[in-house]
Amino acid sequence: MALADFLANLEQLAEQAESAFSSAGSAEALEQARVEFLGAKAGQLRKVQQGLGQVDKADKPAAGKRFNEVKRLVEAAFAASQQRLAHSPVESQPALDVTVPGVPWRIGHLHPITQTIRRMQDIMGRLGFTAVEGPEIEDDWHNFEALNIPLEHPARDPLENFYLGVAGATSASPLLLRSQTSTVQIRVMEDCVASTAPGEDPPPVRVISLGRVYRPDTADATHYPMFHQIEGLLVDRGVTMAHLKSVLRLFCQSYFAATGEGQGEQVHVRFRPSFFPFTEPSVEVDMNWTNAAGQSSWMEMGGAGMVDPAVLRAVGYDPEQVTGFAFGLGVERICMRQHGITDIRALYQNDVRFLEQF
Ligand code: FA5
Repeated sequence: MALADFLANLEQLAEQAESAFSSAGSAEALEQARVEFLGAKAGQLRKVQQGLGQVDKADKPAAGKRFNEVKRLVEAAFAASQQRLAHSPVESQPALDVTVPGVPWRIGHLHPITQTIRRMQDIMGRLGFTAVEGPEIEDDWHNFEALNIPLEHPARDPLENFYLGVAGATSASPLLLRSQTSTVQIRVMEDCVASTAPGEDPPPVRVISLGRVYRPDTADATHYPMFHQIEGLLVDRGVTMAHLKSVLRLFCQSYFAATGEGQGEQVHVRFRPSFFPFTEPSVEVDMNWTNAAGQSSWMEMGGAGMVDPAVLRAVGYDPEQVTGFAFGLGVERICMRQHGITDIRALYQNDVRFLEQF
């Protein structure tokens, strides 16, 4: 083949390739053009290169040199088109059509238990109770000993608690996931006593604590191994059961009046005699209220009582000077009752179809 014919083919191909690259309007079209002209196996340039073998021997060096130059130019034209498309707004974004209906954002909201907790905190705050927190990993003193739960008490049984096999825990001084928020009572009173000047009386206490507690209970419709409690503690001179009952009744009435689910004034609170090592006397607290459908029944909410003098003494308060009441209520039970949820497990399955109803 004559050199002139070879070069004419080559130049024509280069022109076609450059025009195909520059007119490509999308990454897909550019890729198609690349395969067509620069494809390693069947591309047009490869075919021209194969024609080099037929060029007269004396012209081969000149033909090869020009082929390499043209190939570099075609590759550069391809790279330039790639750059052009990468920065082209048309390629990176679909055309804006302002008449297309928007995609609504899915608005999230608080979990029903969080909503319950916030409402409880708000109501108790208005009754003058400050919210405090305590650790979820507790020691023997705060979970048992200071709460008047002696060594041989069944509440310490490994089958009733999540003991932790972690550094720092020994059988004489175990660590566990707290089984009740009553631990926070001890921490708060200890802090008050620690911050009192010698010879002075520790200050009155009026706190609530809301948080997770853990028990190895088998999960069923009303039990879960992790659940929440609201703990209340009031210590002052002259505190009586009458104060406890009034605070709990006010709390329940306000809670259900605020939800709009029940009629606050129709909520009744009932005390049944019970036993807790850290209160004396102790009671179970039941609540009765009428829901929007007109149904009413008694529901056990938790335990309560007058702080046992032994507990006051253990943390440094003088039970001759002050008395106190305490209560611990199950948050899930109240949330379930409010919304008519019949299985506690539904609260923790994270099924959005369930959760978005609240
Ligand atoms: C207590 O935990 C005491 N600390 C309450 C207390 C505080 C008494 C202060 C006196 C003074 P009890 O074990 O009964 O008590 O639990 C209280 C409430 O927690 C129960 O009434 C129930 O509403 C809730 N509860 C208990 N176990 C579970 C569970 N496995 N799942 C969901 N809720 C539970």
